[in-house]
Parts: sequence; structure tokens; C-alpha cells
Amino acid sequence: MNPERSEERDGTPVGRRVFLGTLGLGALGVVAAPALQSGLEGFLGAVAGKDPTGLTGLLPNGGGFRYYSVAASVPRKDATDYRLTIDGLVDRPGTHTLAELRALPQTRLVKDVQCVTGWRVPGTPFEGVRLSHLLDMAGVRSTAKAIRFTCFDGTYTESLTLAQARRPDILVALRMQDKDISHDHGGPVRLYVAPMYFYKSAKWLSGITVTDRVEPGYWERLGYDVDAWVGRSNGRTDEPTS
Ligand SMILES: Nc1nc2c(c(=O)[nH]1)N[C@H]1C(S)=C(S)[C@@H](COP(=O)(O)O)O[C@H]1N2
Ligand SMILES: [Mo]
Repeated sequence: MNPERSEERDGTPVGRRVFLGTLGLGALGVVAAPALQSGLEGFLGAVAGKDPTGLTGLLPNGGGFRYYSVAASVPRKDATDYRLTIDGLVDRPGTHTLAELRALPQTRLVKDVQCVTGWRVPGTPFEGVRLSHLLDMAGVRSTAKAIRFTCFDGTYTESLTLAQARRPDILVALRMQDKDISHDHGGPVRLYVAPMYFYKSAKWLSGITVTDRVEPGYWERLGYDVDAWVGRSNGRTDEPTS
């Protein structure tokens, strides 16, 4: 079945075709076809949300990655409308545009990525601004203990302790696999928490709030460990990534 034909018939927006193309799902046929009416992004979101270990494994993926979103659809943002807000227990709250983030010192790390559901992608370059640098710019207050991350998908959240957030291997990432981060991988800006399971690396990052206590993130409220060290959490024994 040709998805473009069915899109014409269903009147699905053209943007859907771009998304299909990006994921390389054009030949998925029988798996994709029933999903087109409700929208493929919704289908992916539902699958990833209900069974992160299961059906998403059937989908083709670029370079070993699976694309996950717990939101049914996510708006696209680029240099014209992307903003990162930093607020909470800081002396200088504010926002950064993409151009401002690109102008800050960039750090490149190349490490394995490990998802808690089992898949691992070797030696993946991430590049961006150290989270610790952004926190220093904002001036973290002495009462601060933790960070809450929010996303412009409107749903996903993550958390770190302040001590974790100050590690040099945690980035506000602008690039992944030596390219600007694609929409599907959480671009234009995602968090990259090198030493922890990949669910800590919040996609479509839009907010960094400094708080006085850890507030468990989306998956953590559903049972995953808050301290998500690879190989030392979630009952798993994977080789550490950082
Ligand atoms: N906003 C948002 N960030 C997210 C997720 C998500 O569903 N929404 N899934 C997490 C999980 S469980 C994983 S394994 C990775 C997947 O990243 P990828 O889609 O770039 O492979 O993103 C993490 N960050
Ligand atoms: Mo994951």
C-alpha cells in the first residue's frame, strides 16, 4: 500500500508525508496502513507509551535508534521560534534563542547510548552547551537542590539532582550524530545525560527550572528509577556509558 495515496484519500496533512519520509516508513505497508487514519505520530506515541519494549522494535530505525514520543504530536520548532527558558531558584532567569545557544562554548562527547528497554547504539556524537555552564550563567541560588526539565511536546518531563546536573558529561545538545538534531530526535534542542539511561535525555527541551527538591519525571512516575545510572539502576547490568 502506498502511504502517499492513502494520505490523499484521507486528507492527512502534507506534513505527515514529511514525517513518514523522515522515519523511512514508506514501505512499512501492513503495519503502517491501519495507523494512517489516526496519524502515524499518534500510533508511534501510543506504541512507545504503552509498550516501550514491544512493537516499536518492528519499526525501521536510523542507525540503531528507535524514535520515541509519549505525545501524540509535537510542534516543529526552529531558529525562528525556539526558546529555552531557565527559571526557578536562580538570580538571573531568562530565555535563550537557538542562535544564543550556538554562540556559547560547545562540548562534543562520543559515547554509547543505552535505552532502558535494551537497545544500545555505540559511539554516538552529541554536541552542545554544558548544562553546568547554563546554570552558572543563570546564577543558582544556595537553596537549590534539583532541576526539572520540561518539553515543548507539552507532556514529557525529566529531573536531575543539582550535583548530577553539574557533571561535565551532561549537555543541552544542539547536535547529534554530527548533524543538527532532527525533529524526530527531539530537535532543535534536547537534553543529553551521557551516564544515564536514555529516558533522561529529554527531547524537545524547552524549560530548565531550578527547584529545592527532585520531582520525578514522566517515566519515573511510572516506575523507572530517578537516579538512572547505566548499569547501576532499573535492575539492569549494562556496561556503563560514561
Ligand atoms: N520529550 C520526550 N523525550 C524523550 C522521550 C519522549 O517520549 N519524549 N523518550 C525518552 C526515551 S525512553 C528514549 S529511549 C529516548 C529516545 O530518543 P530518540 O527518539 O532520539 O531515539 O528519548 C527520551 N526522551
Ligand atoms: Mo528509553
